[in-house]
Amino acid sequence: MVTGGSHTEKHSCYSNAEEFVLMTDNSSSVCIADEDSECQAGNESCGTIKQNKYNNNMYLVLLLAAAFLNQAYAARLAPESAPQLSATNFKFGAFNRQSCSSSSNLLCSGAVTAGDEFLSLTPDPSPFFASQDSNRNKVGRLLYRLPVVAWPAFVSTAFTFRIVGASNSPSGDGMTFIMAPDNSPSLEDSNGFNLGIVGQASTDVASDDIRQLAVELDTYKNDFDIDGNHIAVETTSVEKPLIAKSLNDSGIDLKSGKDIKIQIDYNSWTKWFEVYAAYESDPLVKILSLQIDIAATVKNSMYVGFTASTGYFTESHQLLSWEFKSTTK
Ligand SMILES: [Ca+2]
Repeated sequence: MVTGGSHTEKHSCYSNAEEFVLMTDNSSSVCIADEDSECQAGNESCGTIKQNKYNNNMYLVLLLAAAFLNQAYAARLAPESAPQLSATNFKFGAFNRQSCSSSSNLLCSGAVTAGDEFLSLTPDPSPFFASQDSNRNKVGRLLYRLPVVAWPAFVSTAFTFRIVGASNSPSGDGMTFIMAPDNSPSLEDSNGFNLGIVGQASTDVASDDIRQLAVELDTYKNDFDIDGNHIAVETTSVEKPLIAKSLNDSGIDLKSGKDIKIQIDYNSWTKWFEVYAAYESDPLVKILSLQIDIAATVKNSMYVGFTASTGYFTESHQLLSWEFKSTTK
């Protein structure tokens, strides 16, 4: 090949990987690699370049080895960060009687049972008030088996549920979508108004160590609640939500027995956190939005799922479908 006043000659500078071309003109010769224009020899020998390439390769190998060892060491020091998580995307269009089996991607604990087409987070109430004892003060927690990236991420989850109250009596207490720091069951004393997210003893203590976030669907008005039909966002206390919004203006009745869909979206960069709701056949309506510093609230790796509870009054909490997506940049 002739280019201007120069010409190239192919030489087998090296016997292995790269093929080099010796480019010669009247003033200088340049030894270049096909894919490496910075490999210039000038008057240097190709052997020097080869050595430089060899040194660079060795440096790269050492860097990779150091990175691997560092990662392995970090994993030993901090086992909770060992799983290398990436974007997560799963969908349960429906559930069945195998949904809580050991081969399932779901962890069912407490009162959760798998039925045909849905999961019951708490037992269905008895039609006879006098027979409610076995359904009172129940707590159920259902989690996706693997942790997900909570931040930095765009997270969007949508689920459909149905709550049926006991006939001829008040009913409660409600359910939550929860981001939990571990895959433990709900505490036994988190029944009733605590909705399976905190134990009674945790309510009044400094609970900054409880790194969790919950969106509650509250069906029973306690003294501290705005009403018995609201959505709230909480971390460590059901009594002091970050925000609470009644559903009465939306026309949605949580315990209507109808299928209701909820969508929760957040963006950990902009910190906007939004909750939408509607009856299954209606278009979603935004119920609330607020800014939450997710990175300051929960760990970057979290378990996600649902909790529900009953107190003296009972009701069913049936999960019909669930999809979740965590997208990292
Ligand atoms: Ca309540």
